[in-house]
Amino acid sequence: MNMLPLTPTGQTPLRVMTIAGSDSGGGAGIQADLRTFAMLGLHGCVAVTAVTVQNSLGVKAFHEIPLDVVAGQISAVTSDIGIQAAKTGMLASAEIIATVTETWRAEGLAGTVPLVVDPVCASMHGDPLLHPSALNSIRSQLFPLATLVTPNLDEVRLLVDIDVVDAQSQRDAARALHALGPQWVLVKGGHLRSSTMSPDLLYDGTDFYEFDGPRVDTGHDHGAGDTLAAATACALAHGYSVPDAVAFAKSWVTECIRAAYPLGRGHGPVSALFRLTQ
Ligand code: PXL
Repeated sequence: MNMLPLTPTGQTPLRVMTIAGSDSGGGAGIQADLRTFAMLGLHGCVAVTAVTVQNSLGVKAFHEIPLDVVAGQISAVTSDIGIQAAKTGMLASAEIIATVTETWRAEGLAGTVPLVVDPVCASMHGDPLLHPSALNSIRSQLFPLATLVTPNLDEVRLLVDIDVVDAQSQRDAARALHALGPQWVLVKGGHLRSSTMSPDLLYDGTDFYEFDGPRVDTGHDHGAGDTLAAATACALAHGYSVPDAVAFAKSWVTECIRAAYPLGRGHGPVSALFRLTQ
């Protein structure tokens, strides 16, 4: 696969921020994002929103980070280190979403720094990672700030009440999501279980772009959505167009899924570590 350009040793790489939750099992969330940032040669910065208590069998509990600490992390990083792109993952509550969006605007990042919004609602085991009362904040506050939103099919159902079962309903979902205000929508088809391909649909309000990667059959795909959004943010930091960034990220996550490994007694993570053996 084509890789992103690397920065010469000793020079400051591009910076990308993840605003997301910690996964104690190391498979998803901030830990997955930082692995992808590092393996693609970017400097990763972090605003932790919540700390989950989890292993390969599921999420046992989570603790939300105080609002001033969430805002403080974003301000401290962006006012000094500077970022060229960011992504959001688990945001846990309406209050945290309001804090993130207010800080994003207050720091002058809205409309200048590309923002990938992965609207994380639940873990792959179905454990909730977002209070149901916060869905409206995702729609009305977060989406309008997004360069790109990357919901999976469960999140599409929760956000716009559309069951994506085929190409037609995937287009309907993309239109409904775009009406909420993001510049671009990627409706991921990875969970369209009937299909042998993983058809993702990208939409900017005018044109549809299809990305038809192979569906890799694995029981170990924890962190796949996070990794796709993280790699997209890296490519956007490099100045890629959204369709080119999504195409790159899709090939990256496909390799990470091929490299997934078993961990614990449950679901193992996708792995960006394959890059070290190349
Ligand atoms: O993969 C979604 C996700 C994001 N962030 C955190 C998670 C998970 C899934 O479990 O734990 C912290």
